[in-house]
Amino acid sequence: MNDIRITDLRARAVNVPLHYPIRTAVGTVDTAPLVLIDLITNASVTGCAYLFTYTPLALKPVQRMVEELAVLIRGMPVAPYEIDRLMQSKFRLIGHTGLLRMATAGIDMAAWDAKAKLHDVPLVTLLGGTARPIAAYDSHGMDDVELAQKRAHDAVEAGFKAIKTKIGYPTLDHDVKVVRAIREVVGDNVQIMVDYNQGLTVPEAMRRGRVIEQEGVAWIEEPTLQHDHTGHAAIRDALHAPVQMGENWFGPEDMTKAIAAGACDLCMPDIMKIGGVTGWLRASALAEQHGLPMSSHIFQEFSAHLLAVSPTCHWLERMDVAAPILEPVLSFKDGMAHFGDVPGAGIVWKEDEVKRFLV
Ligand code: SMN
Ligand code: MG
Repeated sequence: MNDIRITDLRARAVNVPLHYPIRTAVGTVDTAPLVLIDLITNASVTGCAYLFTYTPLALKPVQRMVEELAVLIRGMPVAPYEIDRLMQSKFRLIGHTGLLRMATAGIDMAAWDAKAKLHDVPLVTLLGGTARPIAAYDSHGMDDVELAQKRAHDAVEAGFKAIKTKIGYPTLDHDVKVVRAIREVVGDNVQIMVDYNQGLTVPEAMRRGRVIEQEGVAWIEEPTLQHDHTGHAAIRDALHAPVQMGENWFGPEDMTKAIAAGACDLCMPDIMKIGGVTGWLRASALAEQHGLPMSSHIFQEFSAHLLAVSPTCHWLERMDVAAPILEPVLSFKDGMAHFGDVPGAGIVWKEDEVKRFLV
């Protein structure tokens, strides 16, 4: 095992269709721009991971950034902590954040995937855990009443016990109307989470939160600008419903600042922005020490393995953005995500579909 080395890194850009556009209070994601990473070794094992770039405008820059980083890791052992140490030191001057952090996180995920495959075990096993069912919620968009009710109905039919809807409509009455419409479909035994996607000012978030929490929502996500930690803390103090955030934290360093400000009751790091598997593990230790229930944000394949070893494991977000180009790896039954015992994180490209959507 000691003479196994990384020999190359491949990054492909695809823009794949979404079953439903992801409408939010601050814009719509119409397609899933993904960078597919293959970390190639001299042991006929390839580590695979993907990045989600939110907008096609960032797709080629992130792909190029990953490609540029290849020169740093060629010849290295498949040692994610060594790669992390190198990247952290290399980019202290420019700042290890933004698209650069996304690129290094993708390499981190692919390296952990390769390492698990080299040991011929699922990622969760390599991390010292066991594959176990993880509570999952079905994540929907700002779909308005009719589509919200259809998606809620379909989710309940599929066995989900919790769903998330995005709100932040032009009026508070509209927010309430959609949440009540969903409640009418799902009944009182299904949890409803709401996500404002940073769309409100602090006073407006307090005004709307005091009313929307009367609808028994399970959490109120990113009510104001994600970097406004004191704003989130003020909203949290004004409300009874739990405040949720974390998908926009770049690294455990952002999480540390949010916790210090008392910004949230719950956390949901995004495995890409938090810094890959390595970043997630550090974040899960912070969540444990501060008693924060920890949920995931998209990237459901890797997130299932990581949540299984997160001490304050809360919910897995089911939003299957990469479905068109991935062999299915998770199954959902009775509101639980089940993942198999394939080596690594289970990322297997549908190569014919990848070719269809290459950019
Ligand atoms: C979200 C927004 C944009 C793309 C994917 C997901 C959302 C969420 O904030 O929490 O699901
Ligand atoms: Mg969100």
